[in-house]
Amino acid sequence: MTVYESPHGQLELRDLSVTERVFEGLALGDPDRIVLSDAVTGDSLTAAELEADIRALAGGLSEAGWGAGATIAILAPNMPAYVTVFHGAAFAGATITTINPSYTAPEVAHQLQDSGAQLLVTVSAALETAQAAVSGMDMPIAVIDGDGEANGAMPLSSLMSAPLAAQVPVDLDTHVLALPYSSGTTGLPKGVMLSHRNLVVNVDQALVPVPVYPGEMTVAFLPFFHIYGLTVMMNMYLSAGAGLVTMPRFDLETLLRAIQDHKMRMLCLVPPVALVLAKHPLVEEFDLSALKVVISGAAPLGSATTDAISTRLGCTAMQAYGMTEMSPVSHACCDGYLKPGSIGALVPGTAARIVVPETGQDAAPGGKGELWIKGPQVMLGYHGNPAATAETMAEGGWLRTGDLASVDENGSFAIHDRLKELIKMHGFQVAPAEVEAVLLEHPNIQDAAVLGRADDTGDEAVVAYVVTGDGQVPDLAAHCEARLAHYKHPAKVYSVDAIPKSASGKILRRVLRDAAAPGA
Ligand code: 4UU
Repeated sequence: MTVYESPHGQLELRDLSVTERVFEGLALGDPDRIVLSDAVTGDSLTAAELEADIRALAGGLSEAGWGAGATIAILAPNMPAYVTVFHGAAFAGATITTINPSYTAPEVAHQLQDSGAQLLVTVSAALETAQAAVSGMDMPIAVIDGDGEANGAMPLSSLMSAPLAAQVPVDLDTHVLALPYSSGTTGLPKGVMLSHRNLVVNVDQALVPVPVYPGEMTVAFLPFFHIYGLTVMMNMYLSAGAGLVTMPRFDLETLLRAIQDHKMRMLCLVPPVALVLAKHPLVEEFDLSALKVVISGAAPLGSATTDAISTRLGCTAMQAYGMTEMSPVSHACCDGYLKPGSIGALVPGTAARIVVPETGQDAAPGGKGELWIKGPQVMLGYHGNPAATAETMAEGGWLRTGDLASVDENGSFAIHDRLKELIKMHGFQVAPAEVEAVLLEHPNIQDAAVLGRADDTGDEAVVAYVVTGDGQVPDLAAHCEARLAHYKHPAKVYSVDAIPKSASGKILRRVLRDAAAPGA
């Protein structure tokens, strides 16, 4: 077996809950400094206010029976109070499942049911979707903003009570703290069980190659419902004593103004935003001279874009790599590991193998194979799905990432392709199996297969192949609108005679991918 170890060595594990870790960061500096500020509304929280709100909500949730043993769903865009809800629930010993606020009611309902949530926390803008999602379920709704009472929901403020003095005890290694959804290497989205240990250690692992300094600010437009926003933005920045300007959705001018006004040093983003920074004329109109580091993750970033950003902004542009199932960070670039196009070196306490899928053997040095990862940030498993867990976790605690990778003699890793089914649209996951299931619900579609096709920006578009009785492509707009968030809608639909399948009935996506698109 060829095992690659982190050049940063091991990391001492600290017995803290994720909220206790964040409280350490809040205590670094003036308690009256602003640590969260909403880029649109200007609402803000100081370190002292955030800690008080978290303790008050944790107290109220515990009193109401939504503390230890409960699962709480959050359906909200990034906003300061998102942090209060996540950590209030975590401090009270609950499990939190984070839902994409652009989901349709059926998508929300599915995650609520699958996760076993008992309380849904949302915002007024998503209340209609939330209510449609819970129809027929016994699921109370709490609204973060506004009173919500007129609609049968309760205001979140009604759940604030006497502050909880200490973390409700949970087993840091086995209690499920967070339950974000990911399709992993195959099939439908599944709840990824992450412990306090997973999330705390990953913050400390990421801070070694990518240090964050007390008092500094960055912009959090990467959504907190996704693990990148949750760990790297929310938990890493706050744990380091730093702060966030939260953006409910990406807006270039607001982003540039925030970087300029707060003299931000570092920005974490995804490739489509990297491209905008490299090319958009608006960038010239702002003073971004404080910006020294730009980190891209969640999908591949070409070295041309990396170079363009470095040259235009006079900063270091580099990549990190992660996966929901790894809390998420396993690799990051840093001094000595800045090879163009690479994802950098293993973070501390993390080991990797490069396994050739065809043989199951470790690749020869420099060769390509599937990236396998082992470390304290690797998930506990998939919620309620031991079969998927067994498929993803190889013997010895190795997580199969489904990504084709190689490592050079210096320990810099590169990702070459995705072996798994996953499509990445603007860095968000689209599970082909989920879109296929929705297409098959259409009365005129007999069979369907879905793929990602890279467009000229390097982002992926969702492309569908359908078999219909008359060989015509049906109008799918209304069908998809009711069932799928927009970013999952097929950008192109082709009619085909048959979907290529293996003898066992598995869709042969590579055959489809390699065949020229009919009519394209
Ligand atoms: C090529 O996207 C993520 C997590 C991303 C992340 C988080 C913190 C990156 C850097 C960081 O610091 O999670 P998921 O679960 O949504 O998607 C995981 C998949 C990977 O398996 C891989 O296929 O997203 C793809 N991916 C990348 N691909 C993630 N990062 C990269 C990358 N290059 N840098």
